[in-house]
Amino acid sequence: MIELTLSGQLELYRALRRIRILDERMQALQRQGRIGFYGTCTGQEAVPVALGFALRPSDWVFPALRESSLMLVRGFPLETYLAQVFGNERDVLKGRQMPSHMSGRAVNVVSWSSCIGTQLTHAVGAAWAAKMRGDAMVSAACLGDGATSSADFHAALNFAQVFRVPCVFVCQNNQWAISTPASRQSNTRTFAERAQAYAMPAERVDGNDVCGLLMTFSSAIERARQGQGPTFIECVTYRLGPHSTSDDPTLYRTEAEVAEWRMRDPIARLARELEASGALDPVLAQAIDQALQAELEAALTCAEAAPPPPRSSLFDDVYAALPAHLLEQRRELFSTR
Ligand SMILES: Cc1ncc(C[n+]2csc(CCOP(=O)(O)OP(=O)(O)O)c2C)c(N)n1
Repeated sequence: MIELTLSGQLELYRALRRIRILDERMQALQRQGRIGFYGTCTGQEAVPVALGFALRPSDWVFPALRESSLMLVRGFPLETYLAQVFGNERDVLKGRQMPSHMSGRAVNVVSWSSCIGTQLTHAVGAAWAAKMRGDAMVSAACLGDGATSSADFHAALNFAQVFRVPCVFVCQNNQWAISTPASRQSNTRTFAERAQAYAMPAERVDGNDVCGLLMTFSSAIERARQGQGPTFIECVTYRLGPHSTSDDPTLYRTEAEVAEWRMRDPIARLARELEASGALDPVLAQAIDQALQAELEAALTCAEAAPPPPRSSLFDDVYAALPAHLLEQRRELFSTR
């Protein structure tokens, strides 16, 4: 785990700014028609950053839409990350996933589905396997408040607690599931209570406090690693941007509500703390942003210039041995007629 020294906190600040700058640019690229779809995590960056730093590289992550950037925290190359958004030949997923649905074997971040909640049972299954094998791995199951209403949520939590699997559930309560407010999602006072119904230790914490999250995640991960079973952590935060580039949040929430949460921006908050302790000033903040912008420009130039995956890759990976009808289709695709 990263030390919460001033230099450690500066590293967290840099990781948060990296995601904010990336998301702003991706949102703009979508509006320019240069990419098809994107889901920003603006206002929620503290969770993927803290979780990325709290886990060991050998731990496994089962993300949802707001945690993709955790891959970058784990060292996944930015250019390869962007390759997924463009679906180009450098995309490790070979252009087969929707943009913004990244994953990477190299950083133990598992492929995920748009269908809400499905990753939770996978995370529990992986944790159960680790327990049976005596492997020290912990799995992180990421979800939003809306996912707590899925059938998979209940199956996953029940199984995880009964079998005491090494899984940490990280729920980002960002107040909205597209246009459904948290108040219409559950009649419980908190989402953490839903985990308590399965007798699972659960906490509700400030999701905009990156240092606090780091401590909370680290102790839950340690508990899981020591064989003491799962923990559910509700991180209270706010989605400052749209649900995705396909959404217009002005149709269902007020600007006053957004403005109120903007005051609790996790990055501005850490910046204020670092400024108060003399570790950050406007000159350093600008230098950090400039370096991040330059890194992004270089990665973007490569990602946008790369060609699409070769047509032959269409037939890769699904079957160990291609069945006859696909062999025929492949022959047809490459026939010169
Ligand atoms: C099973 C299922 N139902 C509905 C949808 C449509 N849908 C996509 S995202 C979303 C909201 C998810 O909200 P939440 O879990 O709170 O995560 P957030 O997007 O706010 O991070 C919904 C309802 C879906 N993808 N899958």
